[in-house]
Parts: sequence; C-alpha cells; structure tokens
Amino acid sequence: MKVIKLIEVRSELGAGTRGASLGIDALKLASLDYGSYYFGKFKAKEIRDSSHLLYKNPIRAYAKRIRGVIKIFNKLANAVQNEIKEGRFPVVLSGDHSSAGGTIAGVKMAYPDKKIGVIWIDAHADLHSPYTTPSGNIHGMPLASALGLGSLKGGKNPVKGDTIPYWEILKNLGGICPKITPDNLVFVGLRDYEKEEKEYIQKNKVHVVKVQEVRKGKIKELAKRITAGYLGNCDILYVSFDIDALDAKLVPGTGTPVKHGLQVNETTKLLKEILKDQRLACFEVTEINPLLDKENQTAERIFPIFREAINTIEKRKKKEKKVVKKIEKAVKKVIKGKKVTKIPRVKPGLKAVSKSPKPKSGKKKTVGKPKPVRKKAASKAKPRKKKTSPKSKSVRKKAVPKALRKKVAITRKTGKAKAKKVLKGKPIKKTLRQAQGDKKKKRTKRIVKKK
Ligand SMILES: [Mn+2]
Repeated sequence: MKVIKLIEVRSELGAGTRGASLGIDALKLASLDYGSYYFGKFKAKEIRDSSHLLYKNPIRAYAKRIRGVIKIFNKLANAVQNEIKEGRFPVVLSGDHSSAGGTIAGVKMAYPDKKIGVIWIDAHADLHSPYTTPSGNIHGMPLASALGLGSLKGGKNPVKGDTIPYWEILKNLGGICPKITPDNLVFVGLRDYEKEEKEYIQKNKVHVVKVQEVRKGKIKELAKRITAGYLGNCDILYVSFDIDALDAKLVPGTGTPVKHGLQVNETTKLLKEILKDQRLACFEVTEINPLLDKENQTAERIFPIFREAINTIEKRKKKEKKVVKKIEKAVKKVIKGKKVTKIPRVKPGLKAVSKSPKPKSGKKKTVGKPKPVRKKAASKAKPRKKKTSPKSKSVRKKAVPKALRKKVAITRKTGKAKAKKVLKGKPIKKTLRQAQGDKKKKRTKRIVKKK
C-alpha cells in the first residue's frame, strides 16, 4: 500500500486574484522539466471544485463565495479524515489557502481527542474573520475558522444576514470548535499582517519565527525548537506551506507576494527537519498561481522543495513500518512462549510511531531508496546503465520474479539492438513489444519441436 495520497483541491474560491486553481497542474508540469515523472508514482484524489461560482457575483462582501468554500471544506475535511483513518498520509495540494481550514478540520476529525499543532509557513497570518477582513477573501481566514474566531464584538465590519450563520458553519465543521488553540500554533516567515491579527498574536502569545531567525542558520536547532519546544505538548502536527513565505522575487506566481521572504535553500532545509517529526499527520502546499507567473518559474522553483519534503515524509513512514513489523515479530515470539528482550516503542494514538526510528540492522541502505522493482520503467526503458551497488543488485534479484527478469533481459537486448540500428541509420521495423512477442513465439516453437 502506498503511504502517501495526494488530495488535489483545484479551487480558488477563497482568493482575490484568478488563477490559483491552476497551481496544482503548474507544479505537476514543472516536475517534467526536471526530467522527473515524480507525480506518476502517487495516487490522487480530486476534490471537485465549485469554480462555476467564480462567474457569479459574490454577494457577501465580508466572506466572498463562502457557500462554495463550505462545500470544499466539507469534502476536503472528509477526504483528509478518511485517508488518515485508512493509515495513509494525506498531502494536500490546494489552489488557495482557504482550504487549509478544511484540512485542519479533517485532521481534527480523525483525531478528535488529540491536541493538534499547526506550523503555518506563510507571509501572512490568515487570522481574519468576516468581522475584520479588509478584502472579504476567505484565503485570509482559514486559521480564524480553525481557532473559532470572529464575532460581532470587536470586529469593525458590519457583518449582516446569512454571512453570520455561514461563518458559524465553517467554524463548527465536524462538530468540533475550536479545532486548535493559539498556544499550539507557530508562524514561520510571517511578515505581512493587519492590526487585528497583530493584536491577536500578541494577546495570545502565538509563536512567530521570523525570516531573520531562519536566516541565522542552525536550522536543525530551530526546527527542534518549533516541534519539540513550542509544539512539544501536541499529539499531532500539521504543516501548511503557503509558497508566499518565500521572497517575492522568487515566487512572482502567487496571489499575494511579499518582500524579504525565505530563500529556497533555507525553506527546503527547514521543511526537511520539521517533516521528520513522527507526529506529523498531514502536509499542505498552496497558492501557486501560474497566471501571475512568467514561464512557470515559480512552480519550477517550488517543485524541488516539494519533492524533498515528500521524500522526507516517505522515508520516515517506511522506517515506522519497519518498527511495526518488529513489534509484530515480538508478539509472535511471545505467543509461541519465547523470550523477548526488547520491545520497540509505539506512541499511543498513532498507527506507527517509534521513539527512536533508527533501525540498526544492516539493511539500512534499502530503507529510503526507491524500490528496485519497476516493471513499466524496465520494459519501456531505453537501455540505460544505472549505478547499482552489489547489494542493491542482490535485492533486485530477490524481489523480481524469474519470468519478469527474463522479460526485462529480452527487452534490454532488443533495446540495445534497436539503438545500434538507429545509430547506423538503419530503419527499425519492429517496436520493442513486437520484438518481444517474436522471441516468445520462437521459444514456444522450440519447446514444441523438442517435444
Ligand atoms: Mn496563506
């Protein structure tokens, strides 16, 4: 079973500028520029958007298109909850950041009794409610919805009519409000906020990690301070990565770019360190807008960050699986009446978490690397020599069934022959598959003759 599942939310109902719903595909297409078929390996679930609402005049000035956003929150929350309950790790790719409210709802619905910690990597605080918003765009409100903020008291906006019950629905999604508390929230890269947001942060002593702090280096320690320090009391973590946390020059293709942001390297490093945390249950990347971009450079800059982040999560999950297997082994031993000296530790509430996920067996190398078996890749592949250590070769031999190994060998041979022909300028009549078929036929004929 694949551990990671993509949840694609092609919606921009919460944004003020058009184009963010195309961001997911911009990122996917950017991966091709790296000669990488990275996205091919993931299963994805698409949350069907309500973008037809974009072509209707938003009538609620302080919560634009909130009815559509509620629909998306609902679907997304259910999807996130389901994936977690099935033992998978949901990676949410969303158009605009409003969806993060739905994501948090889903995480909380999966773990209703757990404390959820949120790491909000973003230039903005997204703490507005209809009562304080300057724009009415809901992508400035996801955290407020998760924190259960917003009431007539203290707000400057004269919110009226059905906006009030609709906002209450967003806040109470899943029957839980609030879903998170301000002490379990950390901002990273925050540098653009309004007065009300600043007041909330100061009053509730929300942790803020500024760009300068990241720039100082010592990112490992910083990540530890965030996860083990600020969020040490939390049971579950969720990381929301709004790409406008990066410097405006690096990400022109985003709805609200802000100067003096994070650099690519420091973002990658920090994410890698944070995402190693065993409590992490969900990760979101959002706000890529190719319509505001030049030749997709923003998505191209984000893709390597994304890839590193996902690889980190995958590595950790694989290690955890190993620990679970060890436990199962220990249990079997006990049942058989054998002695068990060491029992690997698992944290309560999580499906598979070890305190020290460092398997000390000699097979270490096979843990984080891509699987050696690649049926399709092998049969399609142009013959290409890959660096393989003797160890990984033996692993490959074990893992690949005999029949398939033969098939691959044949394909390689015919592939090489084909390549030679091409080099010599000779025409090729048969495709690889046809050639393969011929060889099979010949072989069966020979067998018949022998009989
Ligand atoms: Mn944001």
